[in-house]
Amino acid sequence: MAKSVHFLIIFQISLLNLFTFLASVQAQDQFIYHGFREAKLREDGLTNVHPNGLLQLTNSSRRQVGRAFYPQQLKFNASSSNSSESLSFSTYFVFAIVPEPRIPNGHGFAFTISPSVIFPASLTNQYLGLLNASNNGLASNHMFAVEFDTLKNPEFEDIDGNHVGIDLNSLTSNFSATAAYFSDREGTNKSLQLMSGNPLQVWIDYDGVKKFLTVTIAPIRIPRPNRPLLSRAVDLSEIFNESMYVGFSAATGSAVASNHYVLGWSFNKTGAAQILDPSKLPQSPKPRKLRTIPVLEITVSAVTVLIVMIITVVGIAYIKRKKKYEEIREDWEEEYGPQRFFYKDVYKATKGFKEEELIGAGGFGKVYKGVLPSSNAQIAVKKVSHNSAQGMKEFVAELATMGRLRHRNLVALLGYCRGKGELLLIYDYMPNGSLDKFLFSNEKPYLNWTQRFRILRGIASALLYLHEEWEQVVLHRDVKASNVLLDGDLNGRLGDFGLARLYDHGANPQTTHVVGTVGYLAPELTVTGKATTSTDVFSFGAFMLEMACARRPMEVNGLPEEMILVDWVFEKWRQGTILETCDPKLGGDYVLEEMELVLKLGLICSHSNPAARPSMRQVMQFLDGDAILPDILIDSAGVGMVVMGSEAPNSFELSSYGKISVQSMSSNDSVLHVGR
Ligand SMILES: Nc1ncnc2c1ncn2[C@@H]1O[C@H](COP(=O)(O)OP(=O)(O)OP(=O)(O)O)[C@@H](O)[C@H]1O
Ligand SMILES: *[C@@H]1O[C@H](CO)[C@@H](O)[C@H](O)[C@H]1NC(C)=O
Ligand SMILES: *[C@@H]1O[C@H](CO)[C@@H](O)[C@H](O)[C@H]1NC(C)=O
Ligand SMILES: *[C@@H]1O[C@H](CO)[C@@H](O)[C@H](O)[C@H]1NC(C)=O
Ligand SMILES: *[C@@H]1O[C@H](CO)[C@@H](O)[C@H](O)[C@H]1NC(C)=O
Ligand SMILES: *[C@@H]1O[C@H](CO)[C@@H](O)[C@H](O)[C@H]1NC(C)=O
Ligand SMILES: *[C@@H]1O[C@H](CO)[C@@H](O)[C@H](O)[C@H]1NC(C)=O
Ligand SMILES: *[C@@H]1O[C@H](CO)[C@@H](O)[C@H](O)[C@H]1NC(C)=O
Ligand SMILES: *[C@H]1O[C@@H](CO)[C@H](O)[C@@H](O)[C@@H]1NC(C)=O
Repeated sequence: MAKSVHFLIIFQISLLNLFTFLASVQAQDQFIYHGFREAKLREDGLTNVHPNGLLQLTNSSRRQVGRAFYPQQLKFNASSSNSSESLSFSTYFVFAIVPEPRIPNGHGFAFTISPSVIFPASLTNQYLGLLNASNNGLASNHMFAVEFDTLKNPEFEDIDGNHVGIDLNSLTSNFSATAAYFSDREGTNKSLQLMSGNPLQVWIDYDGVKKFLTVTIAPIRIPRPNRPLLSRAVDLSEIFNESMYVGFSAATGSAVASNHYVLGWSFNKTGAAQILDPSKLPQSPKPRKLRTIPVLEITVSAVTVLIVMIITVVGIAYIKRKKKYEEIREDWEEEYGPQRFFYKDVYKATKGFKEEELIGAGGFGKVYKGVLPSSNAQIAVKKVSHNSAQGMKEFVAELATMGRLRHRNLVALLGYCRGKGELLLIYDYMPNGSLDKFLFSNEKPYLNWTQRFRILRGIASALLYLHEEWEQVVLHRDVKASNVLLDGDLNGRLGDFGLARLYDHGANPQTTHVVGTVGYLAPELTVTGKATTSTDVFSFGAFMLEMACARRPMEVNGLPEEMILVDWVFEKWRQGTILETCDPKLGGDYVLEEMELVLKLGLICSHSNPAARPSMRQVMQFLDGDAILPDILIDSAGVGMVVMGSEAPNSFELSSYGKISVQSMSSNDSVLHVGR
């Protein structure tokens, strides 16, 4: 019984051995895998087999290993003459290292023959999951590896980051070469990128008798190159134990990682390993377009930057625009609504105060032409720089009043608006510009007497309107040829009324000079500084003489006796040759009575004594012929005397014209003093 049991046990063991033996005979000297779905490899770490049979050793997980080994040991017996037990082997496999976008690639993988599939305390990174720092290089490792290294590790004396090396017990390769293949057709070496993502074929053949190793690589579908990449005499008898595992090991680093794939594998100890049929191999994933992704990212970031820049620029432009359009509007201005313009409209009307729109510059500031976008009305915009808000309220109140002044011989003040540090006055546009250009420059056509007389009467009626016909007395303060503008029909229009008041309201607090223009200033004005209707009349007198003689009230460059117009005219009148003073360009083509009237009335208005000057109403009556100009008498001392007739509303008292010149001179001095 015991015997039979013993036999049974022996039999069972033998049977078991037989099965194991049979299995090993079939399995242990060769195998071939087109994909690994059925392979049942010994997997370790990240390794997994995809449903399509693709063997993935690692993915982009950091500091990981992935290993896959043929499950059974193979026999490597240096003493055996049986080829299936000898040291010789041949293997062929197809792999792909697919880079992971945005992750630097590494570390590579190794075809490995080792006595064990357990690699205790082995390291990731450059150790490829095979060894560690303390056992690296030890003969006891019995490790053979062909490394496909995609990162240059100086500590292992790597030649570069794209090489194939033979590692014996160590990760410091005994010899290595940059990945390349010999093109039989072209007869040259062609470089290869191990981690291009493209499948590569590998042939590793060891002849145990000749102790010679060759490693050949090539892109897939290319016949095995005649010349291997590596070929060297290597004695593996000390490396291989009798039983060894064959397989692959890969690792990722702390910052680098690649997807390491094996598509198919054949191994043969009795002959050359079979080449795999590429069509039967699983597809490795295409690298996610490495180049387009950064391109996309660059494009996206560039576009983002561009958008941000555009937004910034637009924002700045908007702010600038807002600043440009920024208007000052205070509560007290509410009641002046109708006269209040929007700065934006005025800005647009003048095309942003463009230089081309500039039509002139006067004492108060630049004047721009413009067209109101809303009504297409032509406007003239006077830009008065105003650096203090002081007095602005009063002045604007006055402007609003002036805005209501309407007379056909006044340039209508349409309104105003306030920007930063400036006041904008909006007037009707006068296409013919200012009168002085007609009188003193050759650029404008000459005005005949009829036109001049009509302008004089027009301006006189405008002044009368300001002085007496408006609900309150408005002083012009700066009557002169350059403030008379001509409309399309050459009608005279008095402009700039009341603007001189801006000075009174502290626009220019550092100067307290008399407002007005040299030559037009009544003598008493320089003494009292107080403008009256009479000072306006004085200016109008100077203007009348200017029109008749086409000479400026003060001609600094003229002959000494002709320097002051009123003195010269008076002198000529005293000599009884007053008509010699009239504009020679008229060529005598004028109405004698009118000319005389204008010259004499001009003299009378220029009287040094304000009380002796007529009012604008009287001036108007003289000009209209509704009143007869009184005779001007000359006394023996050469002093002009005005004797007003009884029909005259006021009587003029005797006065000296001679004084005028003296006082005019002194007034000039004082004015020049203050720099206007
Ligand atoms: N409403 C207007 N229409 C057309 N042109 C104008 C108008 N207002 C002014 N101008 C032009 O702008 C120029 C400057 O005008 P502005 O009244 O500022 O200066 P000015 O009269 O010469 O000097 P001041 O400021 O001392 O009176 C004028 O010579 C005239 O040609
Ligand atoms: C890598 O593979 C392992 C195991 O298959 C998985 O757990 C891990 O999430 C994967 N990592 C990445 C980054 O895909
Ligand atoms: C190796 O081969 C020799 C010669 O054939 C044999 O004697 C020896 O037992 C073999 N060793 C093993 C471990 O199989
Ligand atoms: C070689 O060894 C294998 C098993 O290892 C055996 O099946 C085969 O018969 C042997 N061949 C020779 C010629 O000895
Ligand atoms: C390999 O062989 C050596 C002696 O040749 C032995 O010491 C070692 O344990 C063997 N390794 C394994 C893993 O079997
Ligand atoms: C290296 O590995 C060996 C065995 O593989 C182990 O005995 C040793 O402790 C390891 N060394 C370190 C530093 O981890
Ligand atoms: C090709 O490469 C091999 C191995 O690196 C080298 O020995 C050989 O000289 C090279 N041949 C040519 C033509 O470059
Ligand atoms: C191994 O080599 C033999 C002899 O060349 C061949 O018949 C066989 O197909 C090969 N097997 C593999 C898996 O390569
Ligand atoms: C590689 O081969 C092994 C076994 O032959 C030696 O022990 C190592 O010294 C050798 N290493 C290098 C760098 O050549």
